[in-house]
Amino acid sequence: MAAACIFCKIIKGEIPSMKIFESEKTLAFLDIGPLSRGHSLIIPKYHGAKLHDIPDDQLHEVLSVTKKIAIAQGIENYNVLQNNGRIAHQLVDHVHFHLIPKPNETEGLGVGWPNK
Ligand code: IU
Repeated sequence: MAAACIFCKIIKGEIPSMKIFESEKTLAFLDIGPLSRGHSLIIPKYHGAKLHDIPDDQLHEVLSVTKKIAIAQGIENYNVLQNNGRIAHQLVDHVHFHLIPKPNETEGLGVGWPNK
C-alpha cells in the first residue's frame, strides 16, 4: 500500500467506489469517467505503478477477474486496456486494467481516447 495512492485509498475504503468484485488480491470497480456503460477498472491490491512492478500471481488473478466480469456482463465486444507511463496516457500510478464494453461503433474506446 502507498499512503498517497488514490487506488490504495479505494482498496482501504477511505474513498468510496462502486465495487463490482473483491477478493484477497483483487478489486474491481466502476470507472468514475466511463468511456461506455459498465466501464470498469480491475486492479491488484498490491501497489505497483507499472505492469512490470506487479508479481505474476497478482496479474494472473487480475486478468482472470477481467474475463469473469466480461462474461458476467454478457458483452461480446470490448477493449481491455492497461497504460504504463504518462506518454502512454497513464494518469493513476497504480496498475489497473480497463474493461471497456464496446456496444456499438460510437461508444467506448475510440471516442475521445486518449483525450477523454
Ligand atoms: P489511466 O489508464 O491511468 O489513464 O486511467 C485512469 C482511470 O482511472 C480513468 O479512466 C479515470 O476515470 C479513473 N479513475 C477512477 O475511476 N476513480 C478515481 O478516483 C480516479 C480515476 I483519480
